[in-house]
Amino acid sequence: MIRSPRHSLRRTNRRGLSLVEVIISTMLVGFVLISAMRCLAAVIRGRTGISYQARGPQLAQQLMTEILNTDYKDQGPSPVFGLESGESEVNRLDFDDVDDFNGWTKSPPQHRNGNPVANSTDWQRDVTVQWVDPSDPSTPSGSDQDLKRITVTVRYNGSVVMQLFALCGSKPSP
Ligand SMILES: [Ca+2]
Repeated sequence: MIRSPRHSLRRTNRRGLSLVEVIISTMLVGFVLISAMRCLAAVIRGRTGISYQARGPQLAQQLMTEILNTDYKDQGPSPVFGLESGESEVNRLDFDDVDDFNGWTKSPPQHRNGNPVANSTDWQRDVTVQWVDPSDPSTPSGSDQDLKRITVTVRYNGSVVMQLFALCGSKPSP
């Protein structure tokens, strides 16, 4: 059978993509995919950064608020600096005055009842409480002058990301 040139041309137009076209198309799809993955990675990095920046202050403020809601000094008959006799350091349920928190450190951070704070595996909170000089609260004092400085330090993977300071004074006698 003899085919006309027109018939032959029609068959040529029906062919699929050439090998070169397939390669170029594949490369283009690859470039687009790589660009999309880079954009996605940047978005994920951005979200992680935001949550990381918000997390440190949140953990510090939560613990500082808890500390400042306790008494300046233990109300029991024999108050000491630190935990009084019979107070447990297993969790913070027995902590009823500011200096009970001195030396408290936990990683991951815990709620008052000892349950770990969710999604905080790499975080740590430390507390330091000191008597300070009322005329210069940055200077530690060897004795109680009715003013304590509280420092809450928050670390992420061992690096300090947040320090919160507060002063707590004894309430004047009525
Ligand atoms: Ca106490």
